[in-house]
Amino acid sequence: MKLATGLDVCFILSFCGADMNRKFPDNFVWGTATASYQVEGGFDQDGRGLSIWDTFSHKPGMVRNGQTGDVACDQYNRYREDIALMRKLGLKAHRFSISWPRVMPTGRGSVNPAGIDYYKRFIDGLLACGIEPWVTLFHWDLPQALQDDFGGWKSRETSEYFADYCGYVASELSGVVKNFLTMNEFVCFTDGGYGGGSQVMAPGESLSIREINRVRHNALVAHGLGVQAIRAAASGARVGIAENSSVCVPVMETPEHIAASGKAFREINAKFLTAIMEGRYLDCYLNSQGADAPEFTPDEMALISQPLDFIGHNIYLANHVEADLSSPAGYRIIPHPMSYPHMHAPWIKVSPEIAYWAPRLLHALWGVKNIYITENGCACSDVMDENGRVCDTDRVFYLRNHLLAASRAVAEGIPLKGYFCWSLLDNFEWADGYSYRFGLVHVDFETLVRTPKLSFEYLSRVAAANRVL
Ligand code: GBH
Repeated sequence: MKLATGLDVCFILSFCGADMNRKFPDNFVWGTATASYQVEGGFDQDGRGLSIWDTFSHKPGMVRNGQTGDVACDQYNRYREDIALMRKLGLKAHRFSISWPRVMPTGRGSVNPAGIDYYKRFIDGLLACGIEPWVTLFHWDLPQALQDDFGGWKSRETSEYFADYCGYVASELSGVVKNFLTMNEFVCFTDGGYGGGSQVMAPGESLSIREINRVRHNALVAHGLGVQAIRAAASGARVGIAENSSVCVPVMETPEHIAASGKAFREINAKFLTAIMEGRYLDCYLNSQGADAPEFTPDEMALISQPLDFIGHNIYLANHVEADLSSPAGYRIIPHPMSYPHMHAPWIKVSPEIAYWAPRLLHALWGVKNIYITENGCACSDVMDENGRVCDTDRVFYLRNHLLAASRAVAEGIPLKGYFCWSLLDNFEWADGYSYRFGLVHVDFETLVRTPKLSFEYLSRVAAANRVL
């Protein structure tokens, strides 16, 4: 037998790699994701009002190194360059958010025509490159005026103004934008913003449990009103959310642990996702809150749980769950041991199985028919080498393993329809400022020069091949 030459070996290996399980369906949506305050900058340009993140980031001690989103990636002024990058990347979708105070400076009443005009130009630029815009209405940059005048999400007025804002944006973008998402990650802007815990987000308040429950409920009601307003203003558009409920992964795939993770997923996420999916707050949640439980009416619960066209789920880390017959709940979340591997941000514990289990649980528990991973990505150290390259093999590793898990979901017939990578660019990572880089594209925050990383090439090739590489 002849020994294989180098090329023969390549040939043989490429054959062995042709594993159907790594393939995605033809219409699978590949995209990138960003959010307004994290990339736009231009905080005082062309009539934009202030948001709670402008105020918060300027308050000493709130953001690491005193950094702000005043400039961020300056996408407001450099969006053409970023669209050109997306065209080069070749993904056919881009999820981004609208800055509420850019289009409505005080959050209500009069609009800022230059604001909506910016988004129209941005969207036209995307569409001209064959990139479908996916528009998030709220990714945390609440107009400061609504915080000042009504206490932000503490009051129902904010929910109602949110609906007006959604209706305005949807009517302006009707026919052009086919996919809207009301909210990004309820727990971050409610508990994170008003709960005074370790995850401090704007406005940085520290309320009582009772008040936080009202904030949570107001946010859900806002979502429901927003869905109605979008549907009324943009007929034919699809409406969903981008939620980050805690993903529960069975510690091992045996029937009892799988059942426990389903129960855990439903119960742990009773405050938001389960309420949206089922139209009620589970007794376990209400009982755990006692006298502090949120007040609600049946009409509100119906509003909150209107059917959605799709469920978007952001995925970063897992709760590993085991069946535990000794606890009343029947399950236990296993704490991460000290040595559990994580990426450059310590909270990003590597658990690629979430890209399988999040879709599987959404489908199994509630029969969700259109599931999208609306964010997945990681922070890496991303050092530029002497040749000016960022060889982020760790991000490639992270993405590949999540995509393998996603392809397993697809292979098993779970209706996972798309994947959006967080993020296109390194950007303002909220309270962590610019210290964590999540981009497929490196941004030098002194010069604002953009440099695609190795992971950019990787995802580009994956999307083109429509299979995990
Ligand atoms: C998503 O949030 C957001 O949608 C996006 O804007 C963000 O840039 C992206 O993920 C990456 O973070 O330091 O232990 O207190 C994820 C929610 C909220 C998770 C803050 C990390 C801090 C954890 N993030 N949290 S810790």
